[in-house]
Amino acid sequence: MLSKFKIDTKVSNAINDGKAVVALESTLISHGLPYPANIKVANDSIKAVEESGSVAATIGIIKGEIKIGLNDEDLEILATSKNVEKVSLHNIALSIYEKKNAATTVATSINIASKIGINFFATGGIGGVHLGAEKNSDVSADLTELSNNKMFVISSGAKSILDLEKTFEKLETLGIPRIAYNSDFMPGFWYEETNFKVDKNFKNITDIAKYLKIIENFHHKSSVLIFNKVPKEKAIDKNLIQNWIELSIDRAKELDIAGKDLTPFLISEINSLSQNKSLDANTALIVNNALLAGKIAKNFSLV
Ligand code: PSU
Ligand code: MN
Repeated sequence: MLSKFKIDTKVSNAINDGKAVVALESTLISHGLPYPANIKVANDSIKAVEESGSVAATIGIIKGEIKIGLNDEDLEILATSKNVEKVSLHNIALSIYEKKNAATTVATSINIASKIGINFFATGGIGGVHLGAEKNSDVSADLTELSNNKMFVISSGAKSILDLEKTFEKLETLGIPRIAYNSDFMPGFWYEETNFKVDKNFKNITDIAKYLKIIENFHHKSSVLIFNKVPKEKAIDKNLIQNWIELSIDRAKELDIAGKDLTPFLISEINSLSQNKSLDANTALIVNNALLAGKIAKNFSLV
């Protein structure tokens, strides 16, 4: 399916030399954040990965070509164009066929990254089981791809607009380890902690790297989720955000918004209801996750 790859030379050299590489996704740029916050986050995430001594590889589709390691011009296109497709596994090949500009989700980004030998990936929050999924079966393909690809994924949990309990359980069913950096619980994306206890709370990066080395050599086909909570100073109170989530879900129902448009709609509604408090939390946690991913990847390459 993935017929054409264009890998940036810095990225391909790093992969060939066994250096630390962290893949980044582009849906959060095109559909998760407004302009110009999105382009700033894209660049700050790259900087954060590089500061830690790893190489960043943002993944996206430009005029039907899958690119790994997007340049400034590519990022600008994905951050500003109105008609960027959001691609998961069901529609990625169509965007190639139609030579479109498209943003890759967690699902497609890890699918692509794992095919070219990248083993670390950072994002904001993964997709999961939506509230009301017992009726419409809206479950993100992120979960399927996390179970099908061995990738070390750094995130702030699943987005709080989801059914976090069902998402957490589903991860276990799929055999995906859920570990955290300095927390006993899965984070709640915009808020620091849910009630769901992780498999292990790792207090330092070296220990995470050692654990991931075991996974690397283990007969284990799924990803590992490494949770990193939103920076304290940007975290939002759980009850406060819960209210905005309910209001935005009601609004989505009124407007009949569903499928792949639902997540971007809810995020943007919550940004306006919170007067951009949620946007600030979102941007901070994404860059913070890129930094942690860079540090773990660097450490892992030295173990
Ligand atoms: N993290 C963010 N903002 C986002 C996303 C992640 O901080 O917008 C994106 C990811 O690309 C993820 C997608 O794969 O949201 C989930 O979309 P859906 O629920 O339609 O599968
Ligand atoms: Mn969906």
